[in-house]
Amino acid sequence: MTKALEGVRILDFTHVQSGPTCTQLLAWFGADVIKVERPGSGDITRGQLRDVPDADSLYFTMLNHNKRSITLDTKNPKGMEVLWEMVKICDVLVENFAPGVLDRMGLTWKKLHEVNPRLIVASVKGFGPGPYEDCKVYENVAQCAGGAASTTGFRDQVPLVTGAQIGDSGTGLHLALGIVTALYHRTHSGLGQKVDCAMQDGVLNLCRVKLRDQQRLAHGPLKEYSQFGEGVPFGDAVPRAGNDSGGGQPGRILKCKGWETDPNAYIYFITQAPVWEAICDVIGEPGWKTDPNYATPPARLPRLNEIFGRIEQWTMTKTKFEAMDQLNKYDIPCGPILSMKEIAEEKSLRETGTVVEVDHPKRGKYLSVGNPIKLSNSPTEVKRSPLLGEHTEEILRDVLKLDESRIAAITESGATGAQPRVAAE
Ligand code: CAO
Repeated sequence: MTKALEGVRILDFTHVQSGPTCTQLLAWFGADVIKVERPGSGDITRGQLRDVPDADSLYFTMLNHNKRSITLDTKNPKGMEVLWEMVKICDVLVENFAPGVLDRMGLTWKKLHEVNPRLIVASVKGFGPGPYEDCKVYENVAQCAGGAASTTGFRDQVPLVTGAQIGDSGTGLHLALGIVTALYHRTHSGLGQKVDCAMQDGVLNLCRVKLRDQQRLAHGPLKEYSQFGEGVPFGDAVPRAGNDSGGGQPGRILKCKGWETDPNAYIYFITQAPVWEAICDVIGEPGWKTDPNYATPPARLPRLNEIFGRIEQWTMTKTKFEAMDQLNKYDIPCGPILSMKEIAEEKSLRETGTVVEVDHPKRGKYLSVGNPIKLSNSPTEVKRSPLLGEHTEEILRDVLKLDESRIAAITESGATGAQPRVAAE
């Protein structure tokens, strides 16, 4: 069975998290992803947050599956020569360097397009054109500048960043969609194009509902936010709403049995309107089905603290899994707060390949997140990340089809970081 992106060759000039997330997805769909790295050190994450001495970190291995690695010093003229050879035969160049780095390497869009008009050039930057376009950006900066932090956390506490990497991995996902769209466009235009994703824009796209709420504020208080029922006035910007759900169906995180000692003994409970009567029966408040103070969604909005307080009295008598079992019988939308330990041990996630065990020659077996996008005719097989420069020779010889004397000259120059071979006597 051929893979969806088989035949697509990617010059992967990415590092850290945002760009590698994108190219890993493309590799999982079958593209030949060739990661270009600096000799000696490679992607900085290889050595960051190391848990096993001398082995590539989990930070690196979990973002670079199914790729090949070539080491090239782009500050060495021979290294740049090889890079231009790659530009000629690749379909896509993906990069997430700081603003200006690609131009300083001489890899301007104009020149790249001249050399290979079919090449798609895809970039992640922190910001789009504007006051911050020259800034370097990491995950949490994007979360703050994209509106996520100001709307996350509790009203009377500091803004919060979230554990989900919406700036890095989120923007990598956006970029991957841009790339496959440009590849599709190329099938009729015959030409490559630039694909730009700014992390601020990616985060804002994921915070779309909060910009919705910002505009709703002009027409009155946000009644599904608990502060409405608490009588706390709204300011001129969307406030942090704790664990209130933003949609029309109010929800809350509630304690379950064992919460005193287990930090994850909680459930997310949604008081979905169509199942309100079932909720009243389950928690032992059948009178609320007809009481005008509780019977309709608008009547409930000013009383959310009281209602969730009562529901919590019920959830606290059950473990999160017992509560799930009971609530699911009545189609009441709810979800356990799962710890990473519970997720790592969850059998069904292993069976679908969403959590996979991968073997690595230097670190042994480790768990990773597999491809969350399942294609029926292009299943993903997760292969370990490459060692630094593991495929340098293979790419020079088999992909770029350079002859032995040229490979020797490149090696001799130090451009690949490899030791020149001693000539046989
Ligand atoms: N050989 C030789 N030099 C190389 C090389 C290679 N193979 N690959 C990269 N370099 C050089 C570049 O030429 C650049 O040198 P100059 O500054 O002299 O031109 C240098 O490495 C540094 O690149 P950088 O600026 O991208 O790296 P940094 O560590 O200083 O910044 C980061 C990192 C992430 C802040 C920055 O790349 C960035 O803002 N990227 C865009 C946004 C982004 O993707 N952020 C997400 C990061 S994940 O949290």
